[in-house]
Amino acid sequence: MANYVVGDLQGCFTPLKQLLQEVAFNPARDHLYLVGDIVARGPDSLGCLDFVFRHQDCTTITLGNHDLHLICNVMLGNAPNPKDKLDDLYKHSKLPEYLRYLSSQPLCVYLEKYRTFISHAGIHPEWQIEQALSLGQWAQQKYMGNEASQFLPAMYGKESRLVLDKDEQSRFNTIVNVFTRMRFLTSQWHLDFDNKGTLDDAGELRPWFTHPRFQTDQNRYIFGHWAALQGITHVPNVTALDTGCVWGGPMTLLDLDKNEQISSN
Ligand SMILES: [Mn+2]
Repeated sequence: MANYVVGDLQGCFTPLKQLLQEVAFNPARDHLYLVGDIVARGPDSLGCLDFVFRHQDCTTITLGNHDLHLICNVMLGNAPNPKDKLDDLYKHSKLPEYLRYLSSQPLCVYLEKYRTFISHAGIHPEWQIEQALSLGQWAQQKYMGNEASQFLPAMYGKESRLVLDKDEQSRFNTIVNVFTRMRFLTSQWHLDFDNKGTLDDAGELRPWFTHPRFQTDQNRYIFGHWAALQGITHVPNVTALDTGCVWGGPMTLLDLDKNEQISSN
């Protein structure tokens, strides 16, 4: 039994198929972890979502910002943004089933066997793994249940501080922002929502994974979301898997047992 983690799909289905073929992925035996952003911008979001739906017994997704946005947008009856290239998905008869499945997926997971934490954007340096998992589960209860129509439409916003104890919506937004939108943090370790650049573009800001905590942390952290990093963090136990497939780069797959990465053409 092998365990694989693959970076952001964003509607790029062909490279995913290529990678899985290359490692001879066996749905009956292996498990696939996807770091989120299954859909949007790429050519075949429908293909990607249909694939994960059909392979749900051997797949776990840690949801990304595009995944939550899709769930919310459909819930509100909004038309898709043309640049997301989701028209065929929105018209598909199985869309409600796909979204019910997507909503059942977590924001983060921890794999004891590999001492590895996976989420779409990362983990806040002030959150230990146990706390992060419990916050992720709390938010998941909100977006997978009856309260989704209350919490999801109000999730957009740019509160840079971590607000966990004020009210439920602020708590939800903080958790969603950390796990699905975070890149740079301020000198106070507050969230920045505007800079999507490279490590050289940081200025006064710093990537979340440059916090000293990660220098001595015995766990491994795997995330996607930040294509501009091109897979480079300079922190040995922090692995960036979004290598910008949708922007013309490769898609990256990590074999957790061999600790080997392979990239699509
Ligand atoms: Mn993302």
